[in-house]
Amino acid sequence: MKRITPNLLISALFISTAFPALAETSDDVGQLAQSTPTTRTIFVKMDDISYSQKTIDVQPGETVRFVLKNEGALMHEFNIGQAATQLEHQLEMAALFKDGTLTPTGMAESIVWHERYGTGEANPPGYPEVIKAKHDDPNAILVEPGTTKEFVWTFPKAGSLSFACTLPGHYQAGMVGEFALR
Ligand SMILES: [Cu+2]
Repeated sequence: MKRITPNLLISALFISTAFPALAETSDDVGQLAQSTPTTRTIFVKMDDISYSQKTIDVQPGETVRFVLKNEGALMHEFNIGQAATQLEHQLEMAALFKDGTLTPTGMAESIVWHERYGTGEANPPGYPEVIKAKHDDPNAILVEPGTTKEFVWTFPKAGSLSFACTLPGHYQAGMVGEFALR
């Protein structure tokens, strides 16, 4: 008989409540934007485990279209933000890996069993819920191996911003770079 464990319940609650709070669209980091014919495109290649650039020059207030190509065998992230927030985001990513909704190569599903209340020793004893990773932060995108994704971002007028991959171990391996706003 499969029963839901407290650990699974905690991680399910964590996923459903933790991520919306992380949305970053303030003046500090900039915001998601629409591409226009004049939008400048910057190509960034991702590999295991690095970006093709260590520094990316952007003008204050500029809107940039990023084309992100993952040539590695692992999934990578392009996360625009302040260093402190990106460090926090690493904890959330680690939790998604722990519950199995993110794997080193992509998104997955995990099944959580819920108790069925008020039915005594009914068979089946519970009902399954399929849980998918929720990674919908406006300031970040996941790029699966062998794929290319686009991301259009309007930068703030000033500030200190980084681009980083917050998948477990990647940031520590040096998968982080600086935006030079000038
Ligand atoms: Cu990475």
